[in-house]
Amino acid sequence: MAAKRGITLYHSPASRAFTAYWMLEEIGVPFAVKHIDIRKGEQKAASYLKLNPAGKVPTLTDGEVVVSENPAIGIYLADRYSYGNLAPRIEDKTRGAYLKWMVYSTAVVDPVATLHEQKIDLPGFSQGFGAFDDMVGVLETTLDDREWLLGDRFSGADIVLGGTVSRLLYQQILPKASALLEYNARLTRREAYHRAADATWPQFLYPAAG
Ligand SMILES: N[C@@H](CCC(=O)N[C@@H](CS)C(=O)NCC(=O)O)C(=O)O
Repeated sequence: MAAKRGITLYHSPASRAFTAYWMLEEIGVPFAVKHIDIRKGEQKAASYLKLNPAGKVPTLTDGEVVVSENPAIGIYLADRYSYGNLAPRIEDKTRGAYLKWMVYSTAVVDPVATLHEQKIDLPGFSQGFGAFDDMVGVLETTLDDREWLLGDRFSGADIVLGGTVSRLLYQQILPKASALLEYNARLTRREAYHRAADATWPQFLYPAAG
């Protein structure tokens, strides 16, 4: 049987699937959206768990390729459809930092911010994701002297980590530090950001993080 072709994003409103949606909009490839209503538990349906056993959105399929976890989706899409543009090439000296920020978004920023919101601030030493204040310091110091994570060049890392920063500012979990607010203002000037935000957060003025 011939392999199915085309990209499908499994997406839910008001969810972290925003990031994958934004990546697709920046790249400009055609894609279909399948709505998974996480508030109705559709992410736990047996058919969906076959694609993503974690039972979370987003998941992306591209023909026979199945990818979940926003950084993995971002790396996959940028390498496959925007290599040398949103994804630095393998020989590019910024490729290491690019991969680091992709991973940092959900290995550090998302979990430590989620705990902080719950008023759980663990000492950084023994936690893989470190302390909340240290994470904020890393972001502030990094973004203080540059336009984008890789310097003057916008990359997929600004979508994956930037999307997380933007959401956490909106949720008032990250502090309104000027480096973060100015970075967010640059992100929210991008048209693709707004197309993804309109599809994900229709009821909110999502960029109003200031
Ligand atoms: N680590 C995942 C997180 C995805 C995630 O947390 N998705 C949430 C929505 S924001 C979800 O699907 N929650 C439903 C559930 O856990 O049942 C990623 O980065 O893609």
